[in-house]
Formats: sequence, C-alpha cells, structure tokens
Amino acid sequence: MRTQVGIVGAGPAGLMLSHLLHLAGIESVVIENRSRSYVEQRVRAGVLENDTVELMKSTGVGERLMREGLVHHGIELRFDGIGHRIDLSGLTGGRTISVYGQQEVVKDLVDQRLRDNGTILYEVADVKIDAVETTAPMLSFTNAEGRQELVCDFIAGCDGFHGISRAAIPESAKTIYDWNYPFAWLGILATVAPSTDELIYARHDQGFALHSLRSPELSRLYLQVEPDDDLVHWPDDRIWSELATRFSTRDGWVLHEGSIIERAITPMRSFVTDPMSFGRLFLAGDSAHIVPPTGAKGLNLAVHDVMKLSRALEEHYTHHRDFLLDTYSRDCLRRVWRVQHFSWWMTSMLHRFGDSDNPHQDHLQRAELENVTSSRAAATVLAENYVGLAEI
Ligand code: RFL
Ligand code: PHB
Repeated sequence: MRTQVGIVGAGPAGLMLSHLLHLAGIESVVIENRSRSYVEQRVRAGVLENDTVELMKSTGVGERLMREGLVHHGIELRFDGIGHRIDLSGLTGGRTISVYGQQEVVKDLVDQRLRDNGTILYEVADVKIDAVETTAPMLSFTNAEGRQELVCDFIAGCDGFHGISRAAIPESAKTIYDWNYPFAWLGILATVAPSTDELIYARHDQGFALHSLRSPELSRLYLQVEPDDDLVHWPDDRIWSELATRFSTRDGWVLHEGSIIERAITPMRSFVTDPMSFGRLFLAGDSAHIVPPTGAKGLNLAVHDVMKLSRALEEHYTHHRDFLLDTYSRDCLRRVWRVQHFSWWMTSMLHRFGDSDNPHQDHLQRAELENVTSSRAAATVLAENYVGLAEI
C-alpha cells in the first residue's frame, strides 16, 4: 500500500490532520489500534478554545457543535466559600469557550472522513515505524488480512501519550522534560442537571474540585485524589460528600447528585518531547506533550499542532518548499511551553500539594487567587490563556 501521509492514531489529532490534509488535496491513511466504538466512547476533554471551534466551523465539521455545544462566556474561581466570576468574554474582546465532549469531536471528524471516502483502519496491531530518515518512511501493522506495509512520504505520530511513535525518535536525538504532580484527578460523569451554568474551579483545604458539564442533563465533575488512589476507595457516597464539601459556600450553594455512569482516575503530569520531529516523522498532540488538565488545554494544543503540520505539508506538496516542515517543531514548542506554563500555574494555584500542613503555601495560593479575582490585569492573563492564545 502507498499513501502520502501515514497517520498513527485516530484521536482528535490524527483525525483532524487527516481532515485538513484532505481539504488541501493531500491523501492520508489513518491507522488505529482500538475499535471505532471504543474511540468514540472514550470520555475525556470537554472545553474547546475559541479558535478550535472556529476551525471546526470553517472546515465543515462544526454543524453539530453549533447546535449542541454550550457556549460559555465566563468561569468561576471558588475559594474560602466564595465564588468569583472571571468574565472571559469581557476580558478578551468577546472570545468564548465551548463545552462539547471530545468524543463528540471525534465522532464528527470520523463521520466527515467517511463521507469524504477517507481511510481509517481500526483494530490494527503491532504497529512499526521504519525508514523515517529516508524519503519513503514505512508503517507496518497486522490486521485481519495479515501483516501490511504502508509506504508513505511522511508519517504523523498522533498516537497519544502511550503510543509508539515517540520511541521512533532515537534517545540521542531528543530531550524529554517530565514532571509528575503529587496528586491525580478522579473524574465522573453523572446523569444530573449541572448545579451551575458555568465551570467552577474550587480550591479547598481538602483539595481541588472542578464542576464541568456536558449537556442540560449531564454533569462532569472532578476531585483531586492521591496519586496512587484507587476507585475501590471511592464509593458513590464518598464522591458526592467530598464534592459537596469542596464546593460548599458561605451562602449555602447546593450540589445536585445523580447516578454516576462513568468514573476514572487520571495521573497528572507535564511532559514535553523536544524536538517533535525526526527525519520524515512528525509528532502531534499527546504523543509529543502532556499537560495537567486544569487549564483544559490538551485537546486544543493537539489541534493546534496539526493545523501547523497540515500547513507545512501543504507548502511541501503545493510549492515544493520545506521551510515550514523544518521549523514545525520549533514553532509548535513555543506554544507548547506557553501552555505548559499556564497549565502548571492553574494547577499550582488550586491544588493541595503533599499531605503535610504547609501554611506558607496556603497563604501564597490565597494571595494568588485574590490577585486574579481582584485585579483586572491578572484576570485578563487568565482569560486570554483560557480562551486560547491567538496564533503564536
Ligand atoms: P489521543 O486522544 O490519546 O489519541 C491517540 C489515539 O492513538 C491511538 N493509539 C494507537 N494507534 C495505533 N497504533 C498504536 N500503537 C497506538 N497507540 C495509541 C489511541 O487508541 C488513540 O485513539 O491523543 P490526541 O489525538 O493527541 O488528543 C489529545 C487529547 O486526547 C488530550 O490532550 C485531552 O483529552 C486532554 N484533556 C483535555 N484537553 C482539553 O483541551 N480540554 C479539556 O477540557 C481536557 N480535559 C483531558 C481532560 C484529558 C483527561 N484525561 C483522561 C487524560 C480531562 C481528562 C480527565
Ligand atoms: C471537562 O469538562 O472534562 C473539563 C473541563 C475543564 C478542565 C478539564 C476538564 O480544566
């Protein structure tokens, strides 16, 4: 088999890349080791930046997003029992975020790829990447018909943090920056109307909590837990009472409970691979970098990478110019580190670190939160980053 761009991974990065390449007249094949239904049901991100939404709309995959996505103009920071609204739109000249589940983005992209006769091969096994230092890099994998070889002009590694692409860049040719946080998030999806119209990020002495939403009938909530915590320690009653405590306000705000239909614990880390390319292999999304989810940035950063990669490939095929491919990694990493910093900052401001009492750190966190909620300049920094930095 032969194609122009071989794409490993049918998550948001791989699918969006395949879609953008198609619009530029470039052919691709996507290979994915899970099944279509698994990928379309995996519950993950929920917040889309202003420009992620604009990209989906302008490339013809935003129709359902416009109908079902929830447009938000602000978020709440809650601490010491009081809520403070950050007016995202007011502080950024009218920019917004949209709440729309990642799996809905994935479904919309898959539908469009199939309408455009795109090729997505699911449930492939033993994916190998070879010859990335030549002009004919190759993907090989096993499917129902046996071992397959796919010769490409370029390979895009969009296979997430646990994928195999990153390892195809030799150790001697890359630097890894890895930072683990001393806590994890327990996330739930519950069939109950959200108790809030806007997302609530809460700092509490017992730990961080986040109230997000998916629809008028579905709530998405998160709790900071121990890094090695296990779901067996978290029966439903404990989850709801811990959430109620961490969100409680001085004026008696009430959290509505419902039945929990999905739950998982996610470790929190910051991770960057530099460079994000080697020969004709280009990494995009979580395969190259991970951020803690407190800034709601991972999916948006993945989309940003593939926008840059599709432009660089278009320049190669249309004008035979490779300068955008040559600077792809450097261009992406500039934004990656800005987003790393924002995600680290949000995380540090809102979570409990360690289990020993640390009054010094508590006071610094409160000072930071008071600054962000009382200074228009400080709130603007948060808002600009949260809705998504303009092109950098
Ligand atoms: P994905 O989504 O992990 O997709 C990679 C795909 O590659 C497949 N794969 C392979 N395929 C073939 N061969 C192999 N050897 C393969 N190995 C893996 C996988 O099955 C998968 O289908 O990576 P991608 O496309 O880079 O997308 C990144 C996002 O998924 C991720 O950054 C976000 O989910 C992060 N994130 C959030 N991002 C946001 O922008 N806003 C949010 O509100 C937000 N909230 C979150 C999050 C991530 C979370 N978790 C669970 C990590 C909340 C949580 C709890
Ligand atoms: C979500 O809705 O899943 C979500 C929202 C905000 C975050 C992380 C996750 O910071």
